Amino acid sequence: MVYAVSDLHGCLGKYQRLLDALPLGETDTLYILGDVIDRGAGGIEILLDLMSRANVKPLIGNHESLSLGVMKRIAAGAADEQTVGRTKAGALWLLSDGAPTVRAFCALSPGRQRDVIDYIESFGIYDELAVNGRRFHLSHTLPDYDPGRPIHDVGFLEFLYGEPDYTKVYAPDTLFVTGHTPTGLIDPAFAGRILQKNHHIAIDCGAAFGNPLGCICLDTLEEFYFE
Ligand SMILES: [Mn+2]
Repeated sequence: MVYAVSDLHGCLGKYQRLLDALPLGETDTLYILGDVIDRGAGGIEILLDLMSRANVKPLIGNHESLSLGVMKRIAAGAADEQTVGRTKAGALWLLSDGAPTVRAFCALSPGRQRDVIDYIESFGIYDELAVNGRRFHLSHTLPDYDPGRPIHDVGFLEFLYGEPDYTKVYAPDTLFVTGHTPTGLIDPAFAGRILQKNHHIAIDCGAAFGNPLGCICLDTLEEFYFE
C-alpha cells in the first residue's frame, strides 16, 4: 500500500500512533509531503526516525526549505540557540514557529546535525505515480497553474508556497495530493478532515493546531486519522 501524510509539524505522538496503526511492511511506501518540523517540539525526532526507514519517501515543505541554510550555519558553529535570530533567515525561521526545532537541532551531536542536513537535502520536490489504476501528483502544495503548462516548468518555490484553486480540476486523469493549507481554511466543511473534491486531495488537517493527523491510502483512497 502507498500512504501519504503531510504537515507533521513536530507532532511526535500523532506520528507514533500512525506508525502503530499502519503496517508499513516492505512493500508499503509512506510519502511525507513536507513540513515535518516547527510548531510542535518533535520535528527533529520525527526526522531522525523517518531517515531510518527505507520505505519513507520525503518531499520538501517550506519549513524544511527555510531552515536548511540556518541549520548549516549552526552545524558550522556560526550560530547557536542564543544567536540564531540575528540573521534574517534565522529570524524568519523563529517567526515561523521554529524555536522548538532550533532547540532540538542545537542539542544534537555534530554528526547527527550533518545527518539531518543531508537527509533534508535528499528530499524530493514532487512525485508522480500511478497506484491501482489512478494517477497521482504529490507535492507540498501547488500554484494555481495552467494545466497546459508542463508540471516540470512549475518553479520550486511554487511547490512550497503556491495556493491552488481547489475548485478547479487541473487534470481529469490525475489526483493532486497536497498539504500546506489546513483543510478548514480551504473549506470549513472539511475542518480537521481530509478534503477530496475536484481531483484535489488536501491532507493537511491542521494536526499542529489540535486537529487529528490525516493520512490517505492511495490504493483505496481510505482516510485514516490519528489523535
Ligand atoms: Mn507548508
